[in-house]
Amino acid sequence: MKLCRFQTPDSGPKAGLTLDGESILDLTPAGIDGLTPLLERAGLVEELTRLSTERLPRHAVSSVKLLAPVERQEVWAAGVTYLRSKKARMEESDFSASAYDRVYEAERPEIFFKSLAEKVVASGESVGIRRDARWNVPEPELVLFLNSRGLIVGYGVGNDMSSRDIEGENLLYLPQAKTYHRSCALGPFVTVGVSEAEARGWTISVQIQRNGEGVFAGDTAVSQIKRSFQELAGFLFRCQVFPYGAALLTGTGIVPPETFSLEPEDIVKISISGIGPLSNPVVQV
Ligand code: DO4
Ligand code: MG
Repeated sequence: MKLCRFQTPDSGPKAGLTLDGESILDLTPAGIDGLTPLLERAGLVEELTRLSTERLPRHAVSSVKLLAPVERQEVWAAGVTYLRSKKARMEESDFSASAYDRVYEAERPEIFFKSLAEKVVASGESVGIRRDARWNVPEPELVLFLNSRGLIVGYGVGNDMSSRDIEGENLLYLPQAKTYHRSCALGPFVTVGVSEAEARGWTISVQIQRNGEGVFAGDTAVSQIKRSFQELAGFLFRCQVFPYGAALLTGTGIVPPETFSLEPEDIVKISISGIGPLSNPVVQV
């Protein structure tokens, strides 16, 4: 069961439910005016199961614009949660290599602010590469959707776009390497009613196309994430309040070779087996 935000040519943003990924039920006539209040409900899956049998307006996915599945949620990201990410970052870093080693082993995970909801790009919209960076990569990541009480209520697909040369030059530049115009893509679907154990059975894959040809492909298993989702969510909500909930990217386990950098007009196609695809062209910003 998957939730989404969508818009028709003559409507504003609406919350939708899809069972088959082909058609979307408009939840507005059932009094649901956004994803945020929905994700707060106790018995969400039972409620959605009941709604799926109601006579609600139905739209073909191909006839609507799918929006990023965030409204006022802050978007945060965890890092160095996969061994692959730790190794690659140690190699690219001039003098901060031990920081990655230490955070991988430490009790406290790396968590950083990634984006305001209104800056997140949806599937189909362009992700950005910085014009002052020469080494830009996508980071395909599983996203946890958390309600205001810190409960994990859904899973999505995210791209934590990163400028590796800026991060590698000095770790204090991390916010500039991670948070800039069009640096975060999410969506379009949020899978609900799935346990952590089930989500850990999923695969994350990415394909990058340039002029119609594949220039990089990779995949990883969600089971390779070192920390539990509860652990990551617990640290995000520690000494913090999120009145509208939050989205948390869980780190990347796919790192292209050092010779690879994104170029304008590349297409980044990410897919997570239990959720679906997220596809974005690349633009220089
Ligand atoms: O430590 C820097 C960022 C790490 C990150 O974004 C990741 O591992 O996915
Ligand atoms: Mg990342």
